[in-house]
Amino acid sequence: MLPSVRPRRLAFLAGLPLSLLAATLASLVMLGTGAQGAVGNPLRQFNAQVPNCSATWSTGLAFDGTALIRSCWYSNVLQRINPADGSALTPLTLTGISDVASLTWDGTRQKLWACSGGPNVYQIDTTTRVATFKFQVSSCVDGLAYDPVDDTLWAGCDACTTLDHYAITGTLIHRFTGVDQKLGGHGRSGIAVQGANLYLSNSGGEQVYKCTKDLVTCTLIATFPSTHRIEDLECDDRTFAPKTVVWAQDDATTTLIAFEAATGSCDGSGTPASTATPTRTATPTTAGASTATSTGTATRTPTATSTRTATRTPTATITPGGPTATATPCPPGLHKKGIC
Ligand SMILES: [Ca+2]
Repeated sequence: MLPSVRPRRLAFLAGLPLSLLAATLASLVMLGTGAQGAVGNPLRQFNAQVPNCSATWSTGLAFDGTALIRSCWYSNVLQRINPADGSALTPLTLTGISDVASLTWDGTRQKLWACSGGPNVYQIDTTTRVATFKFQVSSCVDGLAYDPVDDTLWAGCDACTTLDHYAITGTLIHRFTGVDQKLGGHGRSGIAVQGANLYLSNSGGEQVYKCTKDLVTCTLIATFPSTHRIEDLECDDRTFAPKTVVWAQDDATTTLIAFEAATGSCDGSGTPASTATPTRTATPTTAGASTATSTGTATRTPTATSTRTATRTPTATITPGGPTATATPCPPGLHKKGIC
C-alpha cells in the first residue's frame, strides 16, 4: 500500500523555522479559504469512484468539457469521472502509449496533450483512443497545460524550481527559474491556464497559487487538505458555470477538489459556457494499471533530490515516430534527472 504520510513531509515540517512552521500550519487549517474574495473557495470535493493507481501515483488531470480525466503512472488507461459527483464514467484504454503523467485538454483541437516517460509529449485522440508522439521537452511529469490564448503549452518537471513555456510544436519560448520562490518556497507541481492567469500548485505546501503569466505576481488562493502531494490542475468553466474552477488532485488518493477561479472562461474569451452533463455509460471494468487492490509497495521520499520508487517495471509500447531511447519509462526518480 502507499504510505499515508510521507516521511519527507514530516522532516520538512521539523526543519522549518518556527515562524514559517506557524504560517504553514495556519495555511493547513485554512483548507482552501480564499485569499482574495471568492477565488480559491472550494466548491466541490469528492473521492472519485475509480480505482486508485496501483503502487504508483496520479499526476494527470484534465477536463474535456463534460468529464474529468485522470491518469496513472505506467498505465495506458485513462479514468473518466463525472464532475458532478465523482462517479465513474467509461474509461479510455489507449494504444500507442503505456505511461501517462500530466494531462491537459486542448479545446482548440478537441484532443488531450499528455506527458509520458518524463519528457515525451503525446497527443491523444479520445475518440479513437490513439496516442501519438509529438516531441520531447525538458520534462513534463507534473505539469503540462494547454494555453488557448496563444496556442502554446506550459510544462515542468517534478516538484522543481522551473516552469517552461513552449510553442505548440515543442520549441522552447522561455524558461522561468526560481519559481519555487514565488510559491512559498516549494517546488512547482501542477499547471493550469485560465485566460491571462496561470494556476500553479506546489509540492510540499500542497497549495494553489494564481500567477500572472510573467510570474511577477503570484497569490496564494487555496490549500489542499492532504498529507500527500497536490499534483495536476485543470481549468473547468462548464461544471459550475457561470463560475470557473480549477480542479486539483491528490497524487496518492482519488480525492479531487474544485477551487473557484477568477471570473472568466478558461480561454479568456468571456463568460463561461453552460454546463454540459456527462452521460454515465458504464462502470469501468478495465484493469490496466488501475486495480482496486494493490500488492505492490512504493516509497516516495520528497526531498529535492529524492527518488520516486515504484516496484513495477512496465514495458512500454514503442510508438512509431516516438523516441526509441525512451521506449521504457524511467523509474520515477530519474525523470527530473534527465537520464531517461
Ligand atoms: Ca491538467
